[in-house]
This record gives sequence, structure tokens and C-alpha cells, in this order.
Amino acid sequence: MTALEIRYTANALPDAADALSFMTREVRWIETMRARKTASFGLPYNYSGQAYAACEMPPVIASIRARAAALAAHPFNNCLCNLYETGRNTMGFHQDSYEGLVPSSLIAIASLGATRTLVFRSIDRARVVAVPLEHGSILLMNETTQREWQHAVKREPDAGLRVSLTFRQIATQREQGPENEVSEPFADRSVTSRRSQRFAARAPYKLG
Ligand SMILES: O=C(O)CCC(=O)C(=O)O
Repeated sequence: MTALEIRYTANALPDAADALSFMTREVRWIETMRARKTASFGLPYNYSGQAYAACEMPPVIASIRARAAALAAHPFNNCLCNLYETGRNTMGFHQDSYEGLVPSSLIAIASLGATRTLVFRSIDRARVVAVPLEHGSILLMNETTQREWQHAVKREPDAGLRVSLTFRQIATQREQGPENEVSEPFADRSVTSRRSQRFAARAPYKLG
């Protein structure tokens, strides 16, 4: 069974308090899901049966994206946001789909507000790893982790409001200008594997 390859950076966002205030006041949240509210910025993206249209990233989100991209060492062109108004808002166990993503894309989760625990469960259900996601942190996951593990945000009744911003690199070129261009060929698995190896070598949470 493959190790859990994730990288967690606490205090990654110096302006986290202002960003949380922006996300709660300025974002128009979509209410199509029962368990939480969502919003998407950047390129259009389909997630969990919901089609999100293209939407320019406001500067606050673009600056979080820049921080996540620096940690991931590659650009992101979509940000799917989740609003957990209380600890009763959740996300069930799932693997993020790589359909439409650059295969070597890492997925970044930036967290604002109350700490919620991201629970990883190996596909064979033999192992569980709980990672508290603190205000201002960024967690990176790679494609191997998506293939071999599921993750969830479970109910934590005492938790307060939390926003997560999840960044992905969608395999679409040119539409958004040079800063969002996919810098590598979509189907080049050798790049995927080199990026994954580099990530795995540096992942402090490499458990296995
Ligand atoms: O809100 C979170 O931290 C979890 C996000 C997540 O699991 C996802 O976008 O797939």
C-alpha cells in the first residue's frame, strides 16, 4: 500500500484574517449542496455533479493562489471554495477526480477560520490518518494520494465557521493568458512521475 504523500505548511498565509473576512462578506456562495456551500473561481470546473462557470479570481484569492503555487512549484488555474458555517457542515469520504486536470497537478487546500480535521483513510481501510487543518495553513496532496486514499471532513459539532480554498491545475491552455498556461504537455506521464517523485521526496507526512 502506498504511503500517504501530503505536505502541510502551518502559518502559510500572513493575511489569513483579512482573507477570511473577505470570503465571508464578499463571496456569493452557491447552495446546491446540503452539506456545505461552495463557490468557484478561475477556469470553469465540474465537481461533484456541479458545473461551475469561469469567474475571475479576486485579488485576495489570487494572492492565496500565488502562495499555494509557490509551495507546490506549479501554477493553479481553478479555486473551488467550501464554506463550513458550523461544525455540522461536512464533506464525506471521497477521492478527488483527476478528470480534466493536468495529471501532475497537486491539489492544495488553504484553510481559514476554525480548525477542522481532514481524515485520510486508505482504500483498503487498514489505515486512518487525521490531519488538523489550522487557520492560515496550506496542505498539498498529490495524485498518488488521491488514488490510494480517501479523505473527509467529518462533523465536529463544536467547531466554528471555516472556509477552505482548494486549488487545482486544469488541463486547459491559453484561454486565461500566459500566467495560467499549462507549462507541460497534458499527457506526458514522465513529467507526472518526475513531479510526483520530487513531491514524495519532500513530503514530511510520508507515512507508510
Ligand atoms: O474543505 C476541505 O478542507 C476539504 C476539501 C476537499 O476535500 C476537496 O476539495 O476535495
